[in-house]
Amino acid sequence: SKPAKAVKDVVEAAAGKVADALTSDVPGAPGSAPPTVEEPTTPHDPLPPKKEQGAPETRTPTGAATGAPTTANGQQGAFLTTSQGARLRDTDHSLKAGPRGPVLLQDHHLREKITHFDHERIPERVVHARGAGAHGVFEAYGKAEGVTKAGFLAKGRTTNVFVRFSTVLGSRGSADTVRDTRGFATKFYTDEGTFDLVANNMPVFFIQDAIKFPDIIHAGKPHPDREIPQAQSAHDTFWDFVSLHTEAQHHTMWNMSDRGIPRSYRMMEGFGVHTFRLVNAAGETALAKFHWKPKLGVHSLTWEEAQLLGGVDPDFHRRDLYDAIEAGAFPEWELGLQVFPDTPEETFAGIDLLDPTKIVPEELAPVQPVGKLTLNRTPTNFFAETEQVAFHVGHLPPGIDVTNDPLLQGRLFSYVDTQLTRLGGPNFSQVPINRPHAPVNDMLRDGFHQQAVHAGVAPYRPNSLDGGNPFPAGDTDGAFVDVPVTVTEAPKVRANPASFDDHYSQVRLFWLSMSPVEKEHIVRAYTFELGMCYHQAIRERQLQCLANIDPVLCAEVATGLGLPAPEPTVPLVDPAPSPALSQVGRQWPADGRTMGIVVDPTAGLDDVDEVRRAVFAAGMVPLLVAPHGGLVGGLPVQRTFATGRSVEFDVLLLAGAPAPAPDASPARDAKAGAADSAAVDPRVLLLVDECWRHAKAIGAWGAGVDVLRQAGVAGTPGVVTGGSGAEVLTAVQQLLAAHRVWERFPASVA
Ligand code: HDE
Repeated sequence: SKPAKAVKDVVEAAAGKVADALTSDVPGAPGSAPPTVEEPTTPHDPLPPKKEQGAPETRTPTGAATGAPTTANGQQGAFLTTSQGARLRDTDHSLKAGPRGPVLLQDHHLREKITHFDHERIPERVVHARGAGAHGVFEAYGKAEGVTKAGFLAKGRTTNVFVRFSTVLGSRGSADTVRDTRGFATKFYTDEGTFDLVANNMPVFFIQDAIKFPDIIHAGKPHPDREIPQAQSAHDTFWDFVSLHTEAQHHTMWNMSDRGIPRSYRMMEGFGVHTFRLVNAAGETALAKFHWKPKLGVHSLTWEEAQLLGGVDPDFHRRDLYDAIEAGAFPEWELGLQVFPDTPEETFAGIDLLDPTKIVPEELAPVQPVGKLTLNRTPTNFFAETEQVAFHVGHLPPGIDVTNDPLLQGRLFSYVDTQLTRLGGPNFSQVPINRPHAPVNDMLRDGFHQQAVHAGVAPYRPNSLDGGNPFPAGDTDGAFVDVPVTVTEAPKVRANPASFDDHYSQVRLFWLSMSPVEKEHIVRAYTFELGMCYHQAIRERQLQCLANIDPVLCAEVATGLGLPAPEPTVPLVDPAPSPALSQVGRQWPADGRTMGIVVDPTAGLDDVDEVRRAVFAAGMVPLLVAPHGGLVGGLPVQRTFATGRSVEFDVLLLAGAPAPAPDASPARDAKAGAADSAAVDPRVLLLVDECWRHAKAIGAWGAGVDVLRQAGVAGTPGVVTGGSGAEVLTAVQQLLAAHRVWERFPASVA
């Protein structure tokens, strides 16, 4: 029939086209010219699979590649293949019955490509979903040998590590700079088995018993009806819970302090929170808390910086970590231990060591450094490493054991449980980032995503068929031995020890340890967050909690909320302040900081290059800021007035006074008069204004001094001028040691 003939014609025509295509314009087709694909995809010799991408034959020996990857930016070979290795000649068109016809079900490549894509996402972490990771190395000083036999802490021992930093409440795509606790989880690939130190940047937790974890997280996560707000605690359900469940008040105070908005992951402390039990070679035990101390000091953003960054650069912390490592400014921390005698009471200086809402002030138990962590390599693939890494508080090497802290005990259950869902089955320890570097010889078998080809027939004990293997390690074979702690005979109860009832004295200790400017920030944070609540009853209830912490704090926040300040309902004790808790008043190295240098392409650039080099030499990052990109005076411009914002700088230098571009700001031109040749580009004035408001050091020389005058900040604290760039640089470096020019902040709270 006619229609049948029409179809036949179309098919034949199409077949002709395909035949043409096969012999003419498809690269690599028989008889055609060799592939001429342009950079950057020019075919080259196939690269061998990466070491860590080869599936392990058996699970022993395992271990992720430790050196820098050789194919960091490369695919695995020149030619595109299916997942089965068959070379593909087209990945841009579905197989169709004619160019305008329906797509054929038989197109396996289409289905494979789409199906795999459909399953690319895995569930995000139920908490700590947003994170950034890095590889590094840990070097032990040997100072912990007296208290623990853990081999990785023996003198001179170096151990590869992977660290993942995170926020807690937000989803994977949320902003980095929100007010929240930060995770600081470290995987030590020790040769006695992996040790995970799953820490936070705050030393206390909201709850004393893991059974309350779903409660605090449900309260902190967005409201179930509208799913807002994202990644923050400034809402009714959070404050409803913490004001009712008052053991949360200590952690909440840390969140409201500057610790809730770190300047950088590189500038955060880390805390293991719980007390652990250490065992030395002689079998003696001690109790201990783990601390990370950043070499660059503990620094925070201002609230306004955090807000601006949420819009300008929501990836600020992730980018900062990556850029620093790529630039060779490797972040460093010292691992420290607070060690306590292992007494039956499990207390120190009257503080219950099993209560995770309490700290032991460093002035009472100094943090003793036992090793150094250096992060020196960024991940090759975010998903493979940072997203798939799985930490567990139960991953402990011989020499480190748990205590009865009920929060820790619950965590021991939770991590692997959540990972079974998140990573889709029980074999995620075979994922390269999770593979131990110690030889693995377990009897775990089968399951989803099994990668190993286990030899042998007897994954059970005792057996005779596999020669009895594997055998339990004997006393001298370095086995993990649970400390035989005596469990006191006691009735089964759902109850806390009485010492857990003190919910306020240490919150007060924290408050009293703050400098006036830090107190001011805390007041503002409470006032903002409670101001975001809709329910008056919740504000009033939280004010009552603040009254039980400190009357000044309570009165200041109450004034901000327009509510009366209640009287305390508990006696206020006055513990000795702990200066170690304050971030102000200490001096830190200035390296690792970012310095914006505003240059004027029309004016002298005399010592700009010299200053740039000196900044580099001091371990800081200089970023030239100019009206346009490209080169200025032969120097590369890193930020333009369109892309540079003050919030990414720790200090601002003005080497010039760039005039506004003709169309930069009509309003300002009109105001200042077009003939006003001294007018400075308003975007430069904004940079200065924000840096000043955020209490950052500002320096200027030459024409830059004029900018300070126009911005109205000349001669104010922390604003330095000088005859040369070198002179100004020295002065701002000194200011940087204090992190900010603290006296610029109004501090009405004494
Ligand atoms: Fe976690 N926590 N947590 N946590 N936690 C998780 O495990 C949990 C707690 C911490 O970068 C989850 O794999 C319970 C304290 C970090 O991958 C989950 C309790 C501290 C990370 C879990 C706590 C932490 C997690 C979610 C109360 C500091 C991110 C995803 C008893 C000492 C790790 C996952 C990473 C992640 C449970 C309390 C730190 C659900 C039940 C206290 C840094 O298992």
